[in-house]
Amino acid sequence: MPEIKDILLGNQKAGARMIRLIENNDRCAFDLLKKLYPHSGNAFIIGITGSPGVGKSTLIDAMITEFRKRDFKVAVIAVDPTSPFSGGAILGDRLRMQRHAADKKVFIRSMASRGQKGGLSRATKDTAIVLDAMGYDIIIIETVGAGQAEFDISFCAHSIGIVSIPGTGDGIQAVKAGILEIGDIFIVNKSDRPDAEAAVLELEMMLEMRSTQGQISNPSPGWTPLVQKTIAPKGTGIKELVDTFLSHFDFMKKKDLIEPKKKDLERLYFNSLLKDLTLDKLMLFMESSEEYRNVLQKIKSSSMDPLNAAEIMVNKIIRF
Ligand SMILES: Nc1nc2c(ncn2[C@@H]2O[C@H](COP(=O)(O)OP(=O)(O)OP(=O)(O)O)[C@@H](O)[C@H]2O)c(=O)[nH]1
Ligand SMILES: [Mg+2]
Repeated sequence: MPEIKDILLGNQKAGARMIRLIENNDRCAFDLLKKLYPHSGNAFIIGITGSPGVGKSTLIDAMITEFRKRDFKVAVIAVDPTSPFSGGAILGDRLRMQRHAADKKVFIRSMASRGQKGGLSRATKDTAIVLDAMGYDIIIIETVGAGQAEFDISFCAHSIGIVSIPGTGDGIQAVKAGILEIGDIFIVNKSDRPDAEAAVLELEMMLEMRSTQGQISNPSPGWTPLVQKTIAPKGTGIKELVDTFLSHFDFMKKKDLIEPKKKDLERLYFNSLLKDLTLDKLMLFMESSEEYRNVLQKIKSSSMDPLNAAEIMVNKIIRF
């Protein structure tokens, strides 16, 4: 069991142990999190999202380098909803960011979906709280796609970067998928490829519509979203990208947007906790009831099917 004081001192072994408890749905995790929570709330949390293979991990690797140059402590959570592996090792991401492994002020974790109670959003949020309490200034969350049922990045991040690449018509796709509505910063990576300029213009045009027509909501009112070209493996455009994220954070602070944003994220977190805790308690209560044993017996003897059994059980216990 990790010691709270070690986590608060930023000890990476203690942090990793704590995150493993979260991943394994260990009962101790909740109590430890309660102790860590008052020490969180200082980190700037950045979400990086986009289609598979657009270069998110390479981009984050370059961003880590840039943030380290400025002496920020950086943590990364790579969320992979499709991965069947749990326990926090996704080789590709690890290798891509491997060169930071020796840096004690960098911490990289992967999260897979299997076994997480309350889904990936909850486990990622819990992990972000741990990293925040460990004293990381910047937490970057990498996720494939956005707004999907499995994982919604806007549940965790203060600032969201949407990554696309030239020549794929991603811009149009983004509008369709509602991605334009959640992005604060738009990144056209792989701009060593042809048509990078066209991709930038297309995005800028759509963002212009977002700001003038007001049909598409803007996550940070008053903020003009920027489109940044990057070539991640070469580090091109990364300095500017990091500047943009930091100025978005400054903007939110100056316009008093950061506190309402944090409160909103807290409300979402509270709702998801409420759901998980209610379900836990209710299940415990049901499983210990006479009725539950009766119904199970009926299923066993084939005198009742599971569908009817579940319905009868719930209707008996919850009456409103
Ligand atoms: N030409 C070019 N290739 C790039 C660029 N950025 C990344 N790549 C390459 O694109 C491939 C995918 O990069 P990743 O960083 O793994 O992409 P990702 O979005 O994290 O991928 P998933 O996590 O699988 O969704 C790798 O082979 C990178 O070397 C770029 O700016 N230009
Ligand atoms: Mg990746």
